[in-house]
Amino acid sequence: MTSKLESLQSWVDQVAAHTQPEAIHWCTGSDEEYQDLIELMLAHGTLTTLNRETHPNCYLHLSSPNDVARVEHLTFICTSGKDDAGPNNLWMEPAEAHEKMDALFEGCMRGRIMYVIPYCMGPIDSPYSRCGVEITDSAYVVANMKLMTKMGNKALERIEREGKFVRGLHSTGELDPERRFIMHFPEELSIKSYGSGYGGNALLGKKCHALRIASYQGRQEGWLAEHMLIVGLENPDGDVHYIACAFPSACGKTNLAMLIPPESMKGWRAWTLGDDIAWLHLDEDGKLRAINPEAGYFGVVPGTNEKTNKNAYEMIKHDAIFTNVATTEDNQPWWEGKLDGTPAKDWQGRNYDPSTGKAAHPNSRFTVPATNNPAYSSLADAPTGVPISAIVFGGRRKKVAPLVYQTKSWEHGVLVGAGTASETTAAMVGEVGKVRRDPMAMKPFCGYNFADYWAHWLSFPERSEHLPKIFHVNWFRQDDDGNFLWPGFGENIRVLEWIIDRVEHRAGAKETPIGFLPHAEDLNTTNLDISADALEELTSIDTAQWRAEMASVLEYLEGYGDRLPEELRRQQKMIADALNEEMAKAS
Ligand code: GTP
Ligand code: SPV
Ligand code: MN
Repeated sequence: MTSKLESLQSWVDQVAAHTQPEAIHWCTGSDEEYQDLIELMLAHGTLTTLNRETHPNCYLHLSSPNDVARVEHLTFICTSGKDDAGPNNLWMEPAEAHEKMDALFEGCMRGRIMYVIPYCMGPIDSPYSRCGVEITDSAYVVANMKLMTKMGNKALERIEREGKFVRGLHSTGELDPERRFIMHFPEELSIKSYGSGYGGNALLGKKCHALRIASYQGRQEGWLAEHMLIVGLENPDGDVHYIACAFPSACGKTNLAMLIPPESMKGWRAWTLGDDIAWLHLDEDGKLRAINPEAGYFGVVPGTNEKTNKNAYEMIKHDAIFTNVATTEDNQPWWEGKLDGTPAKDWQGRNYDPSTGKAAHPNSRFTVPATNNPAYSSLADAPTGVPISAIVFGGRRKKVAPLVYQTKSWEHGVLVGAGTASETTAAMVGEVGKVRRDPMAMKPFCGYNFADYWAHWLSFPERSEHLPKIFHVNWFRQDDDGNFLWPGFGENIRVLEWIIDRVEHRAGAKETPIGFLPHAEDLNTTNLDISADALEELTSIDTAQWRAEMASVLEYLEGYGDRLPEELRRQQKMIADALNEEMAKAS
């Protein structure tokens, strides 16, 4: 096959000449093509079939043990000016980066098939969607892209019509960590990724395109590409609100996006629009609208069960690809947090031995089409997306951050987003459980200088008087024995109810230096199993701790130097002053 779009055809020809594949396959996106790829991988042993009775059309892929998560230390933003990438990114000069990558790619597809994947991020007929083409030598990547994006002929038609697309070149190479780099060239709208077959490193439509490249484009074009879930909540009166929440990797987006309200919250329903990425645009009425650029979920498996996330548990029982989970004697997938079964083989395919670690990798994942989800929203494919009532930032903090608070203004909300901190998780290679600043949950994903990104966020009030209210949540507060204070999961809807009621001006709150917190009685706790002490701790702040927190936020922000918007210093000072006053009053 060839493309009638000259710029696409010549790029494919040039990549083929450089990488020397045995054959070129243009992906059509058909179901037959998916099945053929599955058969090919089964024959090669890169996939195995899971129990057909309990898990029809489910497959298992075990990745190389050194290739199980994103690699932030090998991920670069290659802008011509170093300052445009900012202190939040690793940077390499574009010419140097191309030279380095081109050397790795030279001849790397000999004996392999080169797949050309035209894809569309977002509904195929949405003005907000953006297209790309990923070239890869991995059948696993193609199969995952089929589940995660609108891929194949329809996307190619749009690309040929528009003439514009993001170019992503990927090879698994030798899976050698020493020969692994994920390079982004936002000025050229291109990506080169070598040496990893894993998720965010290899499925280039996801973090590389839909966040790093798209955030850069969004700044130029006046929109936002964010690491956010989108959930629709219907109250017993039938009113629906859409909420977008930014939590860092493995901090609860997939779970909140498909939550099931508890028994005691009769009449409430929740619908999933997206579980990882949102693109936010102002419409002509000044409403912020969100689309989900993805068409599937690449979700964390451990912890998923009938109680925590029944929707996810059900949706991964069929037509799913599992990566790095364990298996039972009868070849069902197994993971930590599953309520039945026992592991026979671990995520490396070895006989399971508890002394060698967990059975499933902590960052083991499922890939499923979004339509598998029982809570899939009929509006998930709406070309103009859904209007957002509230934006919620959050993180995983044992201490300091209360269950929920509302910011006093959009500008204050931007400061809260910029100052958000969270404990690191297994979604990235490195130490787990270390508190770090992860502004807007975008630390690994912003394709340009955070200072410019915050300025972009701060520019929205100039363009709209109808922006969503901004909140912060923390489901992960612990007592001194390490128990979670808040039950989380489906019960999180109680917090979302307060958020919606604040938006609708019908819920109470107390004003504190850091924002509006609910009084314990402002939260709906009907039939909730929680002690009064725990609730009190979740809905109060420690002034001394917060003074230290705000000083640390300022120190972090000052790391962005002259480019830091003055407004953030002003917002930080207002809170620091209010905390000082509170301290003085108390003594
Ligand atoms: P990425 O896909 O990496 O961006 O992550 P995510 O934000 O979608 O995280 P996900 O929902 O997959 O949750 C990650 C882990 O946090 C899982 O093991 C969940 O079981 C756990 N988790 C999610 N929500 C809650 C909650 O409300 N309370 C507690 N204690 N754990 C939660
Ligand atoms: C994340 O790490 O935030 C993910 C998984 O959603 S990955 O696609 O690997 O980035
Ligand atoms: Mn994510």
